[in-house]
Amino acid sequence: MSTFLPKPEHKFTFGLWTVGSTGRDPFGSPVREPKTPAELVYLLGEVGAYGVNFHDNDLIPIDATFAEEELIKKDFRKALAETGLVVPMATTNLFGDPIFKDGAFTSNDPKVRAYALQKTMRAIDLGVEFGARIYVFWGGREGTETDSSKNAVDSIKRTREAINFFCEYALDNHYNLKFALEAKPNEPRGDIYNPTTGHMLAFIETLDHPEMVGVNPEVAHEHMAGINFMHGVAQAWEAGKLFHIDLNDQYPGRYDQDLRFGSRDIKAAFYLVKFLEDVGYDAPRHFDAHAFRTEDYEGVKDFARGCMRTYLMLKEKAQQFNSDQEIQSILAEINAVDSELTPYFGKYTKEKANSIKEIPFDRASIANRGLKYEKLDQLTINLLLGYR
Ligand code: GLT
Ligand code: MN
Ligand code: MN
Repeated sequence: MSTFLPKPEHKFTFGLWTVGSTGRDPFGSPVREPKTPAELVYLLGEVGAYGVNFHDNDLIPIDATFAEEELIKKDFRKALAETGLVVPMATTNLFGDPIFKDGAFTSNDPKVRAYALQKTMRAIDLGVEFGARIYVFWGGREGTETDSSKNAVDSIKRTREAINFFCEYALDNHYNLKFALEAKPNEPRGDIYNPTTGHMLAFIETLDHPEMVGVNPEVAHEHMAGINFMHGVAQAWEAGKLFHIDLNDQYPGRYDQDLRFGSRDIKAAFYLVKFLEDVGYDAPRHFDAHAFRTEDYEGVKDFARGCMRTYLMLKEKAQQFNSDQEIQSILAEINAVDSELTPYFGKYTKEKANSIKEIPFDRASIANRGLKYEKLDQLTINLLLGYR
């Protein structure tokens, strides 16, 4: 039996904004004293995380002086060295400051769009300085409350222009950096452009350097829209675009909850972990979630440990699923190969098309076959609940 202890090879990471959340919400003030970035690194070191991510302003407050900035960086660097944590990913806060109230890259105001370019280039420099290889774009304010305000096509074009600009910026500076676009359907805006991972995947193909850009899907963001998260992740993976992942949980139809990974929909979390492990996903596993507002920092550690432990427990369950003889024999039966039909599949030829047209199918007998999915699903439940 595994001890489920996190190890560096699991690549478990947390954003400074996750364990650093002070519990402020739209209805209430903070419930925890803020911690410095260095203190948060020590906290993450204590719970066994591999890495830490940041927005420019999680590390350096937006109004910091040069001297303040240097001091924060020094303490942060020391904490990284002492804990062994790395910084695999960085991002820009393009949503918190009032200047971004109508978006950053999609703002109607050229001054705001230019400031967003400036802020992002500086944030990219900062991320690269700390070793980040993945740079995330989450356009929290890139949307509308009223569609009389912005042209949706212009907004897509403006976003494209900005991402193209940053790809060239990274190339020009010889940065070893890839970009990952993170979709969300709404909140904080009424509606956000490119609302799902699928939209992002289509958008990426229209860029000047699609090879530099992938996605950062987040469980909660797709669950908010009622979408099967694993299916979107699989599509991204199959397209070679799963550069990063944000793990958390969320009840559909509610406000943005950012729950501890696997705490709401264990079955969905299981299929996700099984997918990531089966295909050999090797990028960071980032927990983009928050501890309940009821917690002190001991509770925050419980939350962080819980995210990682649940992932590892589900990973063990996935191995159990893969080696369960009854489950595997049902799967083998479902996926049985019919060698007589094999020649008909694959690439089109005229002969193939003509011969497929001639096959006599006994629709009723094919349709009569039971597929044993009830049994399979219950075996999965038995396994997840520990009765197998
Ligand atoms: C914010 C958001 C997350 C994004 C972060 C990156 S910030 O917390 O809810 O989903 O990944 O900008
Ligand atoms: Mn996220
Ligand atoms: Mn989120």
